[in-house]
Amino acid sequence: MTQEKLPRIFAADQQSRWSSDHPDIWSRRGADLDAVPALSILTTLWDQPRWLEAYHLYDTAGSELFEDICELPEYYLTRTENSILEACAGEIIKAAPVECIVELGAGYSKKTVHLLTEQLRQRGKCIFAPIDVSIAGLLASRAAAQKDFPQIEFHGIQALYEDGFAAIDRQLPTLFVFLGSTVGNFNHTDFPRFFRALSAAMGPNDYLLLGADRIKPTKLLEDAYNDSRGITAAFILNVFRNINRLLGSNFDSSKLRYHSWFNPEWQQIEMYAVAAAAHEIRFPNHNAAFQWRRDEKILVEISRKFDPDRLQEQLGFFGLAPAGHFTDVNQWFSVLLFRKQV
Ligand code: AVJ
Repeated sequence: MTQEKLPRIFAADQQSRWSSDHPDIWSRRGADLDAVPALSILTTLWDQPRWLEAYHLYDTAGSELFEDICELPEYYLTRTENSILEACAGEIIKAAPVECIVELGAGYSKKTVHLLTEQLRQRGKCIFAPIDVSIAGLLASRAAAQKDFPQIEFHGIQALYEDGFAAIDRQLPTLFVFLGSTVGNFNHTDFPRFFRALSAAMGPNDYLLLGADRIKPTKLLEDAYNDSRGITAAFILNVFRNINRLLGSNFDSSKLRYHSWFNPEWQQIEMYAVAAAAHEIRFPNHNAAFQWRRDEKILVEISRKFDPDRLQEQLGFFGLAPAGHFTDVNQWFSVLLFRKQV
């Protein structure tokens, strides 16, 4: 383990907390990122209704399936958000005079490239710091950034979002970027916790760029999460192979089916795994088991849909003031810019 001096994107009191095993990638010292999944999976599976936190979906197979989803004709989100950023990156960067772009979630998608390109074009320099729990994602992001943007100062941060953004120097003017409507995965507990922590971590010259999928006719929404090729079903059910691998459990994919719908009251797509036949699920490493009854559902993921005006009002309560609203011709997706209020 090398012991380099922390780059200046980190706040002064962070020196002892981070170490580097790979050049330009910093990991939170002592954070046991592997111990967290088992506890999370067991506790939510024992809830009523049983449910799972969305991040378990993204093992290697799950990440690849998600890439396939982004290409599906029914899944308009990625394409639409990308077109908004392609068209509006210049205006966004102009409105947010920053030195550093911090991306939450594995960076370096096509979408981020538009922002990095504009930041370099308008300001001649750019610090790019993606935060992700996955070291593989950060290594890929580093390789791509160094190849396409040798002028960029890259610092990968391997951490949970909240540990990562809390470590950034509040004096450094920063644009936090949270795209893809990942915010839609947050339930009613996660949502306020996340924005409270993010806003507290933001300094007086900081901005947030948030991608949010919008409420639209139910058929369009439901098709996006129930595609004709069954890729979404495979993505959702893959979580149980990941769990079997992590916990030594015996979820049997031949006894599972996928079900999703748009819940109009909660304004969210709900994605379930349903037991097609009863089976006992055992966790031998944890001396635990439960009966999964036929037709009983496990809520694997939610994808909330937003009214952008209401979202802006809501983030106002967290000290984030609207500073721009970018959308597509159909108004299917919104990219919202906020400024930290002091
Ligand atoms: C990555 C959370 C934005 O909710 O649209 C896509 C995940 N799940 N199809 C979404 C997802 C099934 C996606 N997010």
